[in-house]
Amino acid sequence: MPGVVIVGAQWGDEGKGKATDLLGSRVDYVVKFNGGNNAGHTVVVGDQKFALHLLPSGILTPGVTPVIGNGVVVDLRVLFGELHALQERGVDTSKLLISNAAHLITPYARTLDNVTERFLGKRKIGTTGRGIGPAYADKVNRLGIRVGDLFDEGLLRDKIEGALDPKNHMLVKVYNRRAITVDEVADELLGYRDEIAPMVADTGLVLNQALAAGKNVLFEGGQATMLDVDHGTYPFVTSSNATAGGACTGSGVGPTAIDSVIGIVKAYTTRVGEGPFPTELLDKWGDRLRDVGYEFGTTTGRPRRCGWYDAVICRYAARINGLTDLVLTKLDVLTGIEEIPVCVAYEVDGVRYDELPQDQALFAKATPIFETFPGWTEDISKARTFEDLPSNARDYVLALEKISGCRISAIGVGPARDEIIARH
Ligand code: 2SA
Ligand code: GDP
Ligand code: MG
Repeated sequence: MPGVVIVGAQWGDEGKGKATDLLGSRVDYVVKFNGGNNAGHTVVVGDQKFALHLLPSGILTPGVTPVIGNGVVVDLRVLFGELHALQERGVDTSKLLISNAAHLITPYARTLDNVTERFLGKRKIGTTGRGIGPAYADKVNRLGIRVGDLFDEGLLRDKIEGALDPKNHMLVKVYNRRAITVDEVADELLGYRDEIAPMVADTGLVLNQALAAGKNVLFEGGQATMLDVDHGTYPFVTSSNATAGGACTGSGVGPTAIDSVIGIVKAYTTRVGEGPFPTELLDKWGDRLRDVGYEFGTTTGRPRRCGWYDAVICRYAARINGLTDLVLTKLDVLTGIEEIPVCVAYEVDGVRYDELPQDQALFAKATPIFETFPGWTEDISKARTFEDLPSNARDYVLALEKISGCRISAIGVGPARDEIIARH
């Protein structure tokens, strides 16, 4: 504290939502700085399960101010759908702040995401189909519509028209779809203007003032290091910076405000969508990890691809994000496996790689070099101190810590809020 960043150290779904929720009681602000409703965070509070997409996980903690930063892309339909559903369940959402500079996901972004994926065929990315890529493409192409634009109808319509022209050309001429009208887009967006108005703020200013006043701010990353548009397995990535640097650009806070960067990592690896995955298991072990870990997309319900722990990726994540700590989640899912393989390096064309090969073609050919660790059979879900774990589980954690290049400060032993071991 005061500035803490949480990022995914693998390909997502490491349990960032739970980690954010846990730290929630110690922070004043939780900021979502990248991505949009492609994210899916499952948080279990008592006997209630919450699936959050666009809203920061901190929204579940009373007293916390949740913030949607400028780096996020906002689908207004989803935003209000999620807010109303939480309100019906008794969650206080009144503190939410949304950056006036966050970009909107328009109906044409959603349409383009889906038709482009179909058009790409075997080259598809396996996106969540939520319009994320097209919304960020418009932002970078200076054709984006921002939250602040909602409050000047003339400007909004003019911007929609400018952004729609090239889209309609593509939709009609290339994809054989109907053209989208300015009116239907403006009607959808303007329908939310009055409801969003009280939430809109210069969130960069709010956060800098809060930090100057000694408040604690948690920056919650969506997706993960290996899905980062610059540092991930490009082109099989999302369209935002999911790494720690994105916390600054996506919120308007300087790097000097950040004190610690926590990487969330599963005790094995999963990936959803297309792209290379060296430790992927296409046999009964993959099925076992998926069944026991319940590895299905929180947003799309897609089965996640599963594999053993990959220390090369974690070392890379530690370096790219400047990780100060790791939180190891889902250790309980490995209970009952006699021998647990861990990937310590890769082999590509007979050459050993201890660091991630930067060339896409090389990484696609990487095969894991495994070291194997003895497993445990005892139920570990009731363990609350490191010493409560069976010695083989402790040795597994210590081995991961050593080969991943970062200390492991907490260990998840179950989905519930209290199913965690704090070490440091
Ligand atoms: P997009 O939709 O443009 O961001 O897709 C690009 C790639 O990024 C991946 N991606 C994700 N990977 C893991 N989890 C995500 N969130 C959901 C979850 C996913 C779901 O929590 O389970 O429900 O399917 C997420 N969001 C994006 C995506 O699979 C593409 O590989
Ligand atoms: P996120 O996208 O990183 O927030 O992760 P998701 O919520 O998409 O997926 C993580 C899943 O693992 C959720 O269903 C969590 O409830 C669950 N989870 C988190 N930590 C643990 C843990 O230590 N053990 C088990 N068994 N489940 C966990
Ligand atoms: Mg997720």
